[in-house]
Amino acid sequence: MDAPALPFQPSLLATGPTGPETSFAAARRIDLGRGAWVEVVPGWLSGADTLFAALLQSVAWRQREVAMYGRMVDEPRLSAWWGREEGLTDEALDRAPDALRRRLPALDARYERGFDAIGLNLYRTGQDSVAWHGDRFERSRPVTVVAVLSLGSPRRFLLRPTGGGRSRSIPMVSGDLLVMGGTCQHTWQHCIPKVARAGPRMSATFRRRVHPLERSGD
Ligand SMILES: O=C(O)CCC(=O)C(=O)O
Repeated sequence: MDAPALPFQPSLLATGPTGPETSFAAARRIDLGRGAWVEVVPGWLSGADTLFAALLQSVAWRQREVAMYGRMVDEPRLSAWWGREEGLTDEALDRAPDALRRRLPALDARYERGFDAIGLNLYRTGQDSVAWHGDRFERSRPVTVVAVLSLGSPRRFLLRPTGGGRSRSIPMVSGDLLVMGGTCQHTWQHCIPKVARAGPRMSATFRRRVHPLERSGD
């Protein structure tokens, strides 16, 4: 798919060269209860808008489909994946954009994880979204860590207890990192809701694949 032509106003704070600067200095961990936590790291990555513009042009964006009410419909966002073994159309992790792959050691060190899969979502307008869900990709493990880097225009990231309850809203701006950990993919759900107006936004997600040996113990 050709690079989407999207209007985007970079912020002065988030332009400039991308990394290697990442900083956990502003990290704030929130205990969600029932073994779940979320860590928010404002300004984790410098030069995030520069990275947004580069990825918008260079990534081979895919329009995936999802089954809904018995028919296939387009997902309300574009996406790309590197390193997930079960998706036949996914590419190997070493083909992921270097600017994202270079973040893995910092994430591994802080969250003691061994992240080996990177995903990208592109929300072109406020009408693009992701519905309430827990990550299936990780749910075969009792505790998981999923890291989400926000790039481009601001959006709200919502979390709510699985089965219902009051939601929490976390505003995300370009360069912010949000990490869901512990039982979060089981006991909480998350979404990016549709909004009347929003500029284009990307999220880069960092996960650990479920390896065949782990599967046998599911
Ligand atoms: O875009 C986001 O911040 C969330 C992405 C997400 O929920 C997912 O990729 O499963």
